[in-house]
Amino acid sequence: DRQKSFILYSSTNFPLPQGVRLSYGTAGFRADASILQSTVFRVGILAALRSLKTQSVIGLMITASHNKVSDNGVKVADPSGGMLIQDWEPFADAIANAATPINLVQLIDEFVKKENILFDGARSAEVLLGRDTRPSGLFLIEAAKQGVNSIVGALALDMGILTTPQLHWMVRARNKGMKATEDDYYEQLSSSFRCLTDLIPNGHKINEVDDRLVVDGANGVGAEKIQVLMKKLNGLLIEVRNTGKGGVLNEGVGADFVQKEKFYPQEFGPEDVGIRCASLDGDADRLVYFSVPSSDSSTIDLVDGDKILSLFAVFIKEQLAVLNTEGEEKISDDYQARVGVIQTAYANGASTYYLKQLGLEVVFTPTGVKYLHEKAAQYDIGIYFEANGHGTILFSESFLSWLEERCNELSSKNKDSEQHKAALRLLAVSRLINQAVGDALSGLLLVEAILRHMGWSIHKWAELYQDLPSRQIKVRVVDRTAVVTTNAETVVVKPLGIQDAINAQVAKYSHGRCFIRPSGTEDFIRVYAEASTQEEADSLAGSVTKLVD
Ligand code: NG1
Ligand code: ZN
Repeated sequence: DRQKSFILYSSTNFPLPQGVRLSYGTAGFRADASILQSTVFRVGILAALRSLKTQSVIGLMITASHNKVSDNGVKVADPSGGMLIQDWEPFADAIANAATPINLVQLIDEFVKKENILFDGARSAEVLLGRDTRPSGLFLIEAAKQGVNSIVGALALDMGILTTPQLHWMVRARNKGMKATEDDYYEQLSSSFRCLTDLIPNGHKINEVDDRLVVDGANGVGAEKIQVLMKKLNGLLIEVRNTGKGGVLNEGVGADFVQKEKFYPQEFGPEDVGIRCASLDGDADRLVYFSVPSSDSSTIDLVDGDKILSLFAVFIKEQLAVLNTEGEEKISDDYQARVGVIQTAYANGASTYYLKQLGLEVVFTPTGVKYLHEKAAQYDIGIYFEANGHGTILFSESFLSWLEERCNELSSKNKDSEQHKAALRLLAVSRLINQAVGDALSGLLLVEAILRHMGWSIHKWAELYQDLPSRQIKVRVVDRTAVVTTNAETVVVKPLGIQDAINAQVAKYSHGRCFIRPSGTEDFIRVYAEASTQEEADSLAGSVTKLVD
């Protein structure tokens, strides 16, 4: 019929390049930008179908995040603003690799029947498109539009250059019937940030020197957006370097570089001793902090995702404790918020130990935001972070409505009570921190607000606990899928015998911990090791690498 011939016709403009085989991995499709047009076109179709199916707005983002500028990628945001539902990933794989337009149409036809997706003309679909600053984004966004437009009744809205979390935020906001423009995003972040800083306890002010914040924009989209945001935050001065003028995206800069190399990015150096520095990644969904310890050091003091998580957890725990303090003030039924902390095996062991010492429930999932996010959503307050700086805090609807009610009660009793302030702070956090996905800009504002609240310098924060020395190695193998793991990727089940051999190595070290897993984004086996000293961590990683090679 008309729909089929329409797809058939438009897909002839986007032939699949010879020999290309892609899979919807940890973060959508990623590859050299030159081979991605057909993939992006097909993901456009998928996004439109997803919109028809859910009768909601869907997002499509063109980015390859922290990867090199010549790469690009595409991923889909579901109605909640989160990642595409995992059930649809096999369909994404199948259509991305369909050899001919006829195969493509067949696959779509089968899927539409299976999912009961109706094209009755009465239903419409809407897809918001965004891209990062990669030059290839320009022609890839065109492919995405044509993909969306090849579905009758589907509308593609090009939102231009955005950070990944901004697009996810907009999708979520649209589906909740909230204001959802880029300006609304800045407005929500800046007003909730101001709310938090207005509630800083007296006397807690970071001194002049400590107040200086320098951000490494990775030569990407975050550099520009953070400057727009800053204009709305009277009072918070941010100096931005690596804004893209002169430098190359993600080259020797950005959160991934800083976290993996433990070295300062370009445009930073010994002259920045003691200053609070932060690094975004290429699409601004990852955030790490660092400082340069002394002018003759070649390394940095890294404050990674685990430590950002710890800072957030300490603050939230403190506010909940104040809120639950009983006195004459007890008005409504107590609601014991279930707080959960979600990490992966890459979390530094010292952070896990620290969080458990605080009395928090810590759980582990496999690597990949989709797993962490899903788990975090099961709590009233779920805080998740990957060590690399991707994470956020999720608040359940039921907790938020309880909190709002409680806040109103407390306000009518005594606006100045500590309990009322704690409730206001928690509400502000829920509006500041991106509920759709990890967001470097909103994460940075929350860090800044909490440091001011606590009166902490970056050094004080870094000293919450001491990271255990660790080492990560990538090993190229013939077939990475030969390695199968279980238990949040901490135990190898295949090939047989490897886990015993790893255990035997680990047993030789104090505080030793080591695991291997196949990467979901690159053709490698990753080895991670931790031990009491850097030499031991290196040697443990080295000996386990030999087992894999
Ligand atoms: P893989 O390649 O599956 O290890 C990497 C990161 C993930 C996540 C994804 C998506 C590490 C060890 N892994 O996944 O945390 O960020 O990329 O970008 O950092
Ligand atoms: Zn990213």
